[in-house]
Amino acid sequence: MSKYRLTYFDARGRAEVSRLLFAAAGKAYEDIRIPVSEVRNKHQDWLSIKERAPFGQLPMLEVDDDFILAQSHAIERFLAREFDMYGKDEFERAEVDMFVQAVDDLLTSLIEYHFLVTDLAEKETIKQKFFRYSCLNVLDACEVRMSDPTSFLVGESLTLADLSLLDLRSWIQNVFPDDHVMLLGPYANIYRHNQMVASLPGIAEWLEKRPKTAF
Ligand SMILES: N[C@@H](CCC(=O)N[C@@H](CS)C(=O)NCC(=O)O)C(=O)O
Repeated sequence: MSKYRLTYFDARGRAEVSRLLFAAAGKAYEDIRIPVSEVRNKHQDWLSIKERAPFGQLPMLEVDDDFILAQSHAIERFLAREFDMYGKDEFERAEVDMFVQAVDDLLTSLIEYHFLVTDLAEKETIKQKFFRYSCLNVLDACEVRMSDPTSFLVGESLTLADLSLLDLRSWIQNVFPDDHVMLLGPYANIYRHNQMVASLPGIAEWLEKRPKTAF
């Protein structure tokens, strides 16, 4: 059995979908979390991990001590293939990729808005674009897909796409604590889908026990 080690900061961030994949598959892994203080202080432990990471960034997945993978979505796809959560054929896999990339577009805006941009006018522009256009496009498409209460986003079983959509909800709730209800409220099918995925074995336990972090 493969030995997996996932290294990231003490946050959900760009590692959480991979953690959800492990949880859904019921696979054991080492969930290594670098304290943010170590990053700020340029602690030697963090610097040596940074040196080992293919692009000097996290998340990073190591398998059996002889395989290292970086880039959150490459890691997610690798795990989804390993755990049979990447669609049953090329068409489903292409659609999984489509939804993951659509969610990533939104994450990029959320990260820009919350962590990177400091100019207030620029922040407002990003927020308006997110609320009036980009987020609605993605949510509208997912809402239509989810009209069948028992269905998954792609195909007839859980895939990486479902977990990405579930994780998007936490991001939106965190970045827009005052506005997320207004944004997500109209999407009843997505809410039902998120609840259904969140209650699946493995996922429900993980959501309950995962470390409580701001992001
Ligand atoms: N495209 C990469 C982005 C990775 C990334 O930006 N990682 C950040 C944390 S989310 C990082 O390692 N920052 C620390 C650094 O760059 O020193 C991915 O999706 O994995």
